[in-house]
Amino acid sequence: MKRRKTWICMTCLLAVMFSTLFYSTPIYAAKLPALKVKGTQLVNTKGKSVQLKGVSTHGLAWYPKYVNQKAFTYMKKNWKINVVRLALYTSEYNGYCTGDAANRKALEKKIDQGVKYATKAGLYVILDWHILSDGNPKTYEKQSLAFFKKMASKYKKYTNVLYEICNEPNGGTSWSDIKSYAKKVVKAIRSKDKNAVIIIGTPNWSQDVDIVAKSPVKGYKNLMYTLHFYAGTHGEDLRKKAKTALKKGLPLFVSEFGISDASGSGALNKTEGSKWMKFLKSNKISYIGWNLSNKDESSALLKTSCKKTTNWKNGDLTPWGKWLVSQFKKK
Ligand code: IDC
Repeated sequence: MKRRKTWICMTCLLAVMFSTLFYSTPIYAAKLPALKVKGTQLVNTKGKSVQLKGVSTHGLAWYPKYVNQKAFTYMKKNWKINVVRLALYTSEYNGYCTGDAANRKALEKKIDQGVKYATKAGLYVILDWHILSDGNPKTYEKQSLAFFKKMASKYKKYTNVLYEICNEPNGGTSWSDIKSYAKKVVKAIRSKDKNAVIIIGTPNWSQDVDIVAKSPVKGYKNLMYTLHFYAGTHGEDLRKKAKTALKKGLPLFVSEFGISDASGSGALNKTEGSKWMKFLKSNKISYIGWNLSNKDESSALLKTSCKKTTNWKNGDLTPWGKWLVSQFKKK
């Protein structure tokens, strides 16, 4: 009897030791199915098309408080989102490449929390290398390569992580510059993670997808290209570019949009916004609304007077916030 008890205890101990070893990465890490790109479409493991819908954070350095477990779980449950985008500004004040080492460390910690919260909430999560005033992604290419290598190595077991390698190239940056940058970054990510979906920025604030479609990056699977619009400024002309790109077989991802003007302020254009939503739906294009903050601008989802960081009621939302959440809830 005594020997049997000892034996049972030993077995228990071994089981505990083994599970700690195997599950040193969180057990929930593989809960969401990995996504793939098929034709122009994001699909699940069964090849069925998937449309991701969600919100982008504002700059992680400026509005870190909205990256919390309760907020992510709340948005998944109540807003019916399935993705969040973590916007890591590279060049603005306290940007990843312009701030000091302590700032960089804090930003990486925020990203890590963001990935873990998203994973636990059952959300896909996009790591967004948010170039803006730095215009050309080559400006901080070295930093980008090191960053994505580090992230891809850290999150290679997370089937819910996607990489967005340059938010909005601008200032006349050519597709050939972006393409040369993209080839290097994609290679760096692929050296750690063979399959994660990678979203590549396009010229002219991520609008000239028609140009990219003539000469996309070759030799890798699961690549998509960024299309951004702000319905107060962009309408049929931009949709035309998107249609041209789709016809040529370019997979598109709307990793940021708004219905204000392109400055992120000004009046909302709901009529044009609805035309865009119809277009996105009919082409099953994923979309992410800018931005989860209470900043005093019409592209913020929360009213400036709202100080809550989760559990928002309809009255806490700006007109844009209400509009966007109602889009998420549509079947
Ligand atoms: C804007 C923010 C604003 C901030 C500014 C500069 O809304 O609060 O001061 O950036 O950092 C984009 C960019 C996105 C912009 C947004 C609105 O990707 O960073 O955010 N926008 O201007 N492209 C088109 C519009």
